[in-house]
Amino acid sequence: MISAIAAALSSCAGGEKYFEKHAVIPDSATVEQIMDIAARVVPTPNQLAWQQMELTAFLHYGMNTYTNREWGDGRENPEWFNPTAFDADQIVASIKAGGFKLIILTCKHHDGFCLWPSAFTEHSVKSSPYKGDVVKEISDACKRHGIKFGVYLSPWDRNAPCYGDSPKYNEYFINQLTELLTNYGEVSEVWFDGACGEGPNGKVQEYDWKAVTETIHRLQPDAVTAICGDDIRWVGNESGKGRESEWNVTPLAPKVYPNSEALRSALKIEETTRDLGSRELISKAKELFWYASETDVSIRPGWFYHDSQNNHVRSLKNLVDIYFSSVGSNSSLLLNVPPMPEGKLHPTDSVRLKEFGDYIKEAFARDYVVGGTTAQNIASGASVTYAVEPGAKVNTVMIQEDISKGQRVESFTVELLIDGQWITVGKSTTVGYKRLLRFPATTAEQVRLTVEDTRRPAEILRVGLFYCPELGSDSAVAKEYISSSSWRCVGSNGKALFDNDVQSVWGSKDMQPMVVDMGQQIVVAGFTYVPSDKVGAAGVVTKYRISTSLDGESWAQQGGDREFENVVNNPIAQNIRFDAPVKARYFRFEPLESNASDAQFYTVAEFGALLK
Ligand code: FUL
Repeated sequence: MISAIAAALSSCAGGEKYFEKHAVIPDSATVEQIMDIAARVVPTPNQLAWQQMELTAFLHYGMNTYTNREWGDGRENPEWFNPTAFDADQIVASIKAGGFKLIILTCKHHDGFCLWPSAFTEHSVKSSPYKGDVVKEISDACKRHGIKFGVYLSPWDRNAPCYGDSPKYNEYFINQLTELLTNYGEVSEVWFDGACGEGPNGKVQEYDWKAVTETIHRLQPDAVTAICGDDIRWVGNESGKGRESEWNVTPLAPKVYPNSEALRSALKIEETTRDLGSRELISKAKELFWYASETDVSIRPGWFYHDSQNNHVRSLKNLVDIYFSSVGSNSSLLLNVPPMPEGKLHPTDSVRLKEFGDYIKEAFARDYVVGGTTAQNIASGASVTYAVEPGAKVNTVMIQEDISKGQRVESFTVELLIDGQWITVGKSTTVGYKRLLRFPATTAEQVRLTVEDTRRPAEILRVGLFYCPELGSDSAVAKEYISSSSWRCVGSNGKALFDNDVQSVWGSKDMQPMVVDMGQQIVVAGFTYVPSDKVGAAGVVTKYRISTSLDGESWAQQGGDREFENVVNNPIAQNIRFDAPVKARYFRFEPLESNASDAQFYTVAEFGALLK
């Protein structure tokens, strides 16, 4: 088998052999041979063009915008969808001003409501007072403003009666996909989120990903497919945090591959796993994929617009930090900006987009390295040195690998020659498409990049130095709930629930209700459940009941059985308001379901009361 690899490697022009998107590791390959193959896995032209865009935007808009929810249940009345002043140009122009190159619209979210007049369901804009076609409005505006367009089509559909009847729903899904990929011009990204529930017939839907992929390749050959697609992988959280070591080449098989489950479980890896590409992991791999990550995050706490979050729009500093941990960490940023019910972006969001776009444009307009854009080939242990423009104040270094030849650098150091002395200002692992590292502002005579370890000689495209203005400290977002260290959790030590520290988490041993005694009667408008902020942590409550009491004996349930929507992937504070304020001294929180594998325990980081 080794000679088979050797033959394959030498059979190519110029002695170079690349594996586009996917490589199978021969059983007998040594670790060094596996690393060599890993360094030769390269993106498809579509994947490369997508990664070079760097900034894409999400528009979460739909029925939830009108019901004030994050996940609808599919029973919404289409009459509720009623934009009174829909303005696609305002939306698209604001996003363009942020520097974004592509916009992905939630054409159908989990509630099944279609933003286009689909011929296959009545649950769409055509049954709403609006009557228009939001997909057409947005895609046309994208063309007018010179920005690419993409579609989010939720595989999980809580409205379609055939959901869970696999062949029937697959046909329905492909019909809808075909409409979207045929009637709206060029579609550059197709986004299928991973959520999957049970259909009305009690069966779990088995998707026909092969047919889905074929449909996309046939109708939009230049499109990339994300999440439940095989071109782009979810970074693993919805809070804008990229990895310190981000590899485009990974043994994580896209879920749509037939043997994906077996490959993933053999290595115990999934999208949320911290290490998806180290030497240690790859040396155990059987197959490798070019599967770069996309960091999806919302400009507000929720994905959909909620009036109550108007004071919680991310600050410029926070967005810039996210830029550094996504684009600056070999990922791509997918920033969500949700339109308001009237059908345009809130002024705070559009002003923030402009500030962000201007900041990035200005900060990276001036590169102070002399000759840093000349490509360099650097072996392990070797360095390249460049002059820096005299007197220039710099605080950010940019390094880029030529990923059309693979991703190779495993560790590197950046030093500046300051007053005749070499000072280390950056040290890390992966580079990939783009790596940005910040350091305290200084002037320097020279900059030196040393590649300590690389899987093959590193193909460095660029070394740049920039000055990114300081943005001060990020003002903490005020929490909306109250709690007190004098509150008690009846029957258990619940200190962690009221200590204002989301890192300390209270855990139950079973699914018994938790009773909170606030010590005195107060009028409460609702309550807040704060889950552990670690994505993937077990014990997050997804379904529950909540009751209040004046005396701890007779209880009034507030609403029916309830659901925390999208809490597992986006574990932010869940503020739940009652229909009307109630007087209470006690809360009883009854978990009905958690994401623990056997759903037999649950956790709470903080618990509080809402006063308004
Ligand atoms: C998740 C969904 O469940 C959320 O509602 C949101 O659309 C996010 C981007 O993807 O899977």
